[in-house]
Amino acid sequence: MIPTITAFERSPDGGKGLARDTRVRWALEEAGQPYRVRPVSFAAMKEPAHMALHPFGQIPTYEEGDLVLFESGAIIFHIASRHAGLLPEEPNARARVITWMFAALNTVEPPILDLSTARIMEADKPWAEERLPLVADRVRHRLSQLSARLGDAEWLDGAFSAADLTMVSVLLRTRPSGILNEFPNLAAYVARGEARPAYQRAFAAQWAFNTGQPQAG
Ligand code: GTB
Repeated sequence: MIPTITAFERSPDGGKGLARDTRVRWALEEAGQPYRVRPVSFAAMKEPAHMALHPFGQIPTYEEGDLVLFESGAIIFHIASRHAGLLPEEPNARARVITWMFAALNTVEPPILDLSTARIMEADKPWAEERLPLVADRVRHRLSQLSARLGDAEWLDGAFSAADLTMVSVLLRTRPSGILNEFPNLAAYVARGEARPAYQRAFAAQWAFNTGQPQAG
């Protein structure tokens, strides 16, 4: 059965791939699973039909027959559980990959989201100038810990897995701030993720979806 995911009708990032449908597209591409995308406007996200799929009125959602999922991490985990290649078979390795997925979403992503909020939504607040460096330093602190753990390794735990797909997706959001490049091993890690053919296909698909144009070059 071909699953259907939802995505912004027009992503506010204009196709930079930072909205969370991109990570789900990436997982589906890694899995070799064809999928359909249903565009949702900001208004439609808050209407009953979409709220029935997503209790918080957001994207992405995932529909596959009777199954309806929301939360990008849960969707990636579902895809990884049903297709080879994103989750190791060996139970301890599998548990470590799941741990890294939680770490990406619960420990690394929150300060990054705070920084995006501070830079974009709160930029006009009188206290923004004072707060921004504090929030940026929290991101630096977290990335310095991640950088130390990754060291020279190619991926977080052995072969590329759903852990890396999730972590790279989370780290991509630090690029506009310039902070990612302060950590050369993390910048190289993200570049390795982006170089994967499945990521390239996912990015190109969301680009075409958001711009109506094929990707240049
Ligand atoms: N925890 C949920 C998950 O992981 O799925 C969070 C889902 C979420 O935040 N969805 C956002 C959304 O639907 C889109 S991805 N927002 C609309 C709303 O809440 O009304 C967040 C996002 C939005 C825009 C950019 N951008 O333009 O760069 C990047 C990321």
